[in-house]
Amino acid sequence: MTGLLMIGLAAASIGSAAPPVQLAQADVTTPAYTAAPMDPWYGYKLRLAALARQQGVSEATIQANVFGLTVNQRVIELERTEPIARSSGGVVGALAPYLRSHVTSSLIARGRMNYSTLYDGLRTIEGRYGVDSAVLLAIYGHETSYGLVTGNTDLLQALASLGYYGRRRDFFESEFVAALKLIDQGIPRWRLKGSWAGATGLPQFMPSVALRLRADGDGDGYANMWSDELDGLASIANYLRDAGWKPNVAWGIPVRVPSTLNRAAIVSRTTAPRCPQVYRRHSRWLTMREWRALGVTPTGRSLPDSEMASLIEPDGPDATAYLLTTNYRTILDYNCSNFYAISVGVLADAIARR
Ligand SMILES: [Ca+2]
Repeated sequence: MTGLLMIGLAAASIGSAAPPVQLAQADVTTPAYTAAPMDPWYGYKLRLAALARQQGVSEATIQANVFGLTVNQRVIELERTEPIARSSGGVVGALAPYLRSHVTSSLIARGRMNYSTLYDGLRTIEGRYGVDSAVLLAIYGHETSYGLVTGNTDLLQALASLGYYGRRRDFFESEFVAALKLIDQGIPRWRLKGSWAGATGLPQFMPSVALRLRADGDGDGYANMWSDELDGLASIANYLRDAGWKPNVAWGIPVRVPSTLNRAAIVSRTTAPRCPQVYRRHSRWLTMREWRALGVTPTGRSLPDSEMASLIEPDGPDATAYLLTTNYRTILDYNCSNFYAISVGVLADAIARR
């Protein structure tokens, strides 16, 4: 529990005997404290305002956007019941039915339509960032159904509520301050809507990511990742490049694995610092040449002989397996789930008719 909040609660419990003056002096621009017990939610907003001030958010933005916030009970309930599985890879079902429900004929058809209508812009973005356009579209399709579902939750209200009641206070508080910084940069408050957990715009970036990586894809001088499709796609490209995307390398390829493959010999001996349960399902790295020597063969396009890849067998032996490149890991950086990243890759290949 935070210092300010504790002061607020202490004041509430012992009434006018509490020494409130220090708090008011610490936040000179906040309204004067009265002897009435402080509402803990109001005390928390004082804390958020102080954090924002420390990080250089303008007083006008703070005054206009912080103190009127109410609690969003729904996001708190959602956060409390959120399955941990999505981020940790804890639930391991079968990939095949997941792909059937996530790489639908509608997503493929609309992806192809976008691919042709946005072709020139996508070429420019691919030239600038070096990231495969079809992968950009596939992420766009997965995140928001190509802009149809970007979320209607007010970000500041959601982030403040999650900071107050949620399990990851530091994370949500820093995202709250980042959202205020976006307002300082001229993004109107009404644009800052998104998912209950704070992801916003066409790429569904958290506010801190939007601050750092949103990009101008159509060259009009504005990085409007909320309503301009090429800006949204350039922002996704900027994210993947920042995460280490290597130009002209596939995300991965489907392969056939011989039943004789000695799985024990290819187990990875490293532990990933981030979402280790997801990375635990990958074998150790071998070159494409080494995989071929072990009898692992592409069912479609291949990788260059010297390209490093790790093997995943999502549905065990005798089902489709994939060799995954370092580019696959940039998609995991976007959303750390093997099923998510494979379905992005499979959708991208379907859009590009590979
Ligand atoms: Ca633009």
